[in-house]
Amino acid sequence: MNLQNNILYSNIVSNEPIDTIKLEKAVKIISELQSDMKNHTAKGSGPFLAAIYDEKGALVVKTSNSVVNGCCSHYHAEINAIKETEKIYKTYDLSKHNLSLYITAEPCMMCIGAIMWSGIKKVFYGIPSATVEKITGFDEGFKPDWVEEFAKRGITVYGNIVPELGEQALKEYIENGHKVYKPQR
Ligand code: AZG
Ligand code: ZN
Repeated sequence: MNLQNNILYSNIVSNEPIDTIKLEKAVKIISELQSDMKNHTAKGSGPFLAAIYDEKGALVVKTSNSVVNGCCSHYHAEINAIKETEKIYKTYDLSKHNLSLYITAEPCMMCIGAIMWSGIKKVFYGIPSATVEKITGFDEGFKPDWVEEFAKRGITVYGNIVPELGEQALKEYIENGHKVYKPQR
């Protein structure tokens, strides 16, 4: 590992020994998703994107959060991605397809359940929930030890990937006056 990689990967969260090839691909995909964010939020989407790739590295779906424009509290980017993928493969169990899910932010408590039940095998996320909550005021829920729980179920996780790009994208969302959707409490 060279010096640049050491800096890039020093804060990575993972439940397996770090595989730099997987991580380099994830850096590229998540960076692209973060820079595509503006195109989606300008059309009314929430500030989260997800993409699912197959085991050969081909894109299966790319989705954004559609809670506000779809009038549904569970239309998170990950839920939309899993739903479209299951439709494409015509199955509720994606495990045999060995798929990878890339997300601009750490999954919330609802999406952790959805990922677990879908059979997705690998999860890569950008900005961590604590930073999402600090910048935006969204409530990502409570999810004790989810990364270790995923490891027990054979799901690999890599997180905190290029978090500065996620911070920038979410700050822009807030600065542009977009909605922080949540129930009244
Ligand atoms: C969210 N977090 C993620 N990861 N994805 C979404 O679609 C979200 N909506 N609110 N928090
Ligand atoms: Zn979610």
